Amino acid sequence: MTDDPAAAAIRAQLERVDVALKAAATPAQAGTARERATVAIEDGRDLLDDVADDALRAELAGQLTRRAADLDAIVLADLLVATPGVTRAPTRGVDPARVPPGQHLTPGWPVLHVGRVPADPDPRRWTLTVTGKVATRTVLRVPELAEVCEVVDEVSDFHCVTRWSRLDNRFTGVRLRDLLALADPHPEATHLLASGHPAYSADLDLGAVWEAERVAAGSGEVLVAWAHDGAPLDVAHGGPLRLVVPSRYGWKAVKWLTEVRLLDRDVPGYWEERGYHHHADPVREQRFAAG
Ligand SMILES: Nc1nc2c(c(=O)[nH]1)N[C@H]1C(S)=C(S)[C@@H](COP(=O)(O)O)O[C@H]1N2
Ligand SMILES: [Mo]
Repeated sequence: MTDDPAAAAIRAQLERVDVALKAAATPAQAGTARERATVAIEDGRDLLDDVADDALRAELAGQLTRRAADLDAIVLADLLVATPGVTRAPTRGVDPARVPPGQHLTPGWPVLHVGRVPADPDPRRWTLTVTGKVATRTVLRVPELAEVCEVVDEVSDFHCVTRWSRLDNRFTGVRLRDLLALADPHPEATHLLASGHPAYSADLDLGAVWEAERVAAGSGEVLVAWAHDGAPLDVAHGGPLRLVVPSRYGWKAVKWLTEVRLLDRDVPGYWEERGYHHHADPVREQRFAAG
């Protein structure tokens, strides 16, 4: 039990989410109820930083994430976007070692996500918040990212757990490790939870981000990217801002990225909650959690 006012306010938001999620089961109310649930989850997340006790904050963060997952499960059935382009492409001339086990190459670039694409997001006003176990909570608009971190172009391969892969994607953005350095992570930070519109999230161990482990694994940089093949990232592909995580399956590459929260433990995101693997290395075919 707690007197923490921020925790109490988050619990009130959690109750609002639960009421809205129940209403969302009624077709006539579904649209507005989902909106209410989304807003209440976002408001709850905004309050997390004000919860003084670490364990309590983590517990409430987990509860918010579970509600976000419930919300996404509700929208999944009717809003799962069709995935044109998921047919086999010729692999002739492609080094088979670059195609992980169980994957095939796709022509084009499928669009895959749960929930709605944000309506006409403004890149100048879209913000990314780096928070949690950091000394300096950092909020940056997309154009500001290029002012505070080195801008890099990185070519990497993309592997979706639904078995399509797309090689040689050139993303432009900033290195996540540079951004984290600005926020100055606490030594106990071991994981992050990346959140994206409308209520999506993915967890990542920080090993995926730091250079030494990444280089040892032979994988590309984790980027916060705003352009692909030299053009601004399509909204459908996560524009104005998405995560790119070459060493992991595609579900870790959060589109419409709004928050990176450093944690001292692994808090499962949307698909990790649903039995997908936490580490998610495509080369080792870590699709599903054991058991
Ligand atoms: N916000 C958000 N990001 C997301 C998802 C999602 O549902 N919501 N799906 C993930 C999955 S499973 C994949 S494979 C990639 C697909 O990216 P693409 O649509 O650009 O191909 O986005 C990832 N990022
Ligand atoms: Mo995916």
